[in-house]
Amino acid sequence: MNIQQEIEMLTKEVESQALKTSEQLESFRLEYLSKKGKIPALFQRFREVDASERKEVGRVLNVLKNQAEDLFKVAKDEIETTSSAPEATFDASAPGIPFSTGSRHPLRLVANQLYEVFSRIGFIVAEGPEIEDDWHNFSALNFPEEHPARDMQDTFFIMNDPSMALRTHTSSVQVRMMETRKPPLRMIMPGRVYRNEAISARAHCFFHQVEGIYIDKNVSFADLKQTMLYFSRELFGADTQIRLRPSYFPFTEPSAEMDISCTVCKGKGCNICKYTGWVEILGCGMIHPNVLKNCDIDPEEYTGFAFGMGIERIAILKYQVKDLRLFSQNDIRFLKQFTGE
Ligand code: 2U9
Repeated sequence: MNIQQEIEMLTKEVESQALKTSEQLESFRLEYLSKKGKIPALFQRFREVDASERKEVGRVLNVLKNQAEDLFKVAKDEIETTSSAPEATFDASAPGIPFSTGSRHPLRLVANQLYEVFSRIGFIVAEGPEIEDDWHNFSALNFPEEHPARDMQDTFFIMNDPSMALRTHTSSVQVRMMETRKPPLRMIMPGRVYRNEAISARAHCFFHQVEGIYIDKNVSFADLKQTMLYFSRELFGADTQIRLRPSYFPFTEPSAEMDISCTVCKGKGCNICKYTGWVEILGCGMIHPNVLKNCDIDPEEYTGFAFGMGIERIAILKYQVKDLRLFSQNDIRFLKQFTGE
């Protein structure tokens, strides 16, 4: 077989190679490209080719050599990338990698319990905006112009529109509901509220509240007391006692602060209740007639009670959490302790 026929035959051979595995690749290299391979052997024979044929034979021989080298390189790249890809090493029979699913946040657990307890006695849940105007956060709620809560020391105002602020309580949502609906109204408003306070174990610049209102004909202070007793016993246990102490809020008159008998010592005295037997949990009162008027509800026809509590405070009492900051640090070791998951 002359050299040209041999080049032609090898070209066909090279073109028909299937190089799928590293073993096939290596035997291809040995057979065609290595020092003792078929293509270098042809270059040896090329030295003896007649001068008249050298040009053409040299050209086809170089084409063959390049073709074989290209084929080898492309196949090598392909084999290397697919063997390092994850599916090439995926072992379907290996045990799965465990991952953590998280757990329900303690504040959410308490809020859900509050929804449940109040929905059983006909309260619905309403929500509203966290950025509020002065009317809904202060004026409609009977806050006088000079009230300290309107001060920048106490409230976060929006820099490019100082008539707006981050709501300081969820009462603003209740004002919105009272403006758009007619009594009877029985609703609770949960949500995040903001106050300009230095952060410590006992204070934060935001916290969560649940407030509630009940407005109808003939709603009395006795209804307020009974509702608070029912809610306290559902949440803290059937033996819970409550007591009301006179207080002051611009939006209620009369107003009261409410204590429950200490859930830890059952009223005997411990360091949780500072040896008084009582722990404060919320504020409440009869909705001020000015607030009803501001929302177009006739105070001669309707009366109502209102209450408000911090969800963190309830959670601290229920779960005996020592530091308020733990609720917003997202430490899974803390968060996992409340659901038993
Ligand atoms: C309307 C009218 C009256 C809601 C009320 C309180 C008393 C109260 C505090 C408890 C701890 C806020 O989270 S806290 O700092 N709240 O003491 N809140 S009565 O009264 C309203 C609400 C809406 C229209």
